[in-house]
Amino acid sequence: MFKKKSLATKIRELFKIGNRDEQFFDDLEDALIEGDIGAKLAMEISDHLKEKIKSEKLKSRDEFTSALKNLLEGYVMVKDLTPEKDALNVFLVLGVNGVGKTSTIAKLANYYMQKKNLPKILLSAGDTFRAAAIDQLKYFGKKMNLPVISQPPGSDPGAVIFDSITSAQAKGMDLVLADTAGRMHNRENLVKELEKIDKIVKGKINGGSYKKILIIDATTGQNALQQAEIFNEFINIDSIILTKYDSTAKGGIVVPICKKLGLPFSFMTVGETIDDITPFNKSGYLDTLVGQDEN
Ligand SMILES: Nc1nc2c(ncn2[C@@H]2O[C@H](COP(=O)(O)OP(=O)(O)OP(=O)(O)O)[C@@H](O)[C@H]2O)c(=O)[nH]1
Ligand SMILES: [Mg+2]
Repeated sequence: MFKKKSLATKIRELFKIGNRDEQFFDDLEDALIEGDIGAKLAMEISDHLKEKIKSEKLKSRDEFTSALKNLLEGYVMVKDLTPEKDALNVFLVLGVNGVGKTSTIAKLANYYMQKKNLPKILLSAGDTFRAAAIDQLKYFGKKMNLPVISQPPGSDPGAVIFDSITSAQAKGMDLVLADTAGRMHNRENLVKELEKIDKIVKGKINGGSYKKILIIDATTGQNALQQAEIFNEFINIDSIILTKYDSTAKGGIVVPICKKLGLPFSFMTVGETIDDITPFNKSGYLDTLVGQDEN
């Protein structure tokens, strides 16, 4: 399934070589960096493991991957993202172009309907930038028999989201899943637009629960950390969903995002059908990352 060499594969190769010398730890550091852990954190982890190997006399790959997993467990954070019962929940879905925002909205709606018995979900076509984006959400709405609130392309996204919340409140809905445009995070006007939407939701939520969810594409690599940093700076992020985990051998980017920004992950998506979503399983994710599940 994986096209590139994963961190787990590299660790396995390193252990075939044998010596736990300086070169081993340099190679380990490189493997961690290539796995998207980030240079600074890779050095920290490699140093820590060097100590541990000495003090606890770790020998086998299994002992080593256990130690690495234990260490990473302290960094990775997970948060349940189940809508509150008997309240209106608004989830604003954010992220740069093409990361998987609109398709993740469909997957979340399907998941909450099937697994959490929350049938009253409304989709809000807050990406008014492209006609195709509105059509995409309408397509999912039709497929799942869910209402979609939209306005013509080019309309004010804040107005669409305002209307969506008004409608959801009137109909006693459980959840509004609001799409947003794949905005470039470095464009000042787009950040301003986000801040405006945020203000509108806060003013309108009236005791309900409002969450800002950032979508991070697992295939993006180190740039994803920068995306998370910028979005979180302008509009405080509550939780992250990792998409396209099926399309990469990496996925290590979760570690520095949690460590540096203190942001938790809630779900991961693993394919293109609406069933391809699963709550973020920290232990399972780390097992795959370090190769603990291959022993
Ligand atoms: N393989 C795979 N593809 C995915 C996954 N999630 C999304 N995609 C694909 O990624 C592409 C972009 O997904 P969208 O949901 O349209 O992304 P978006 O962020 O809404 O894109 P824009 O609206 O253009 O900014 C689509 O072809 C999706 O099918 C996933 O978990 N795995
Ligand atoms: Mg979209």
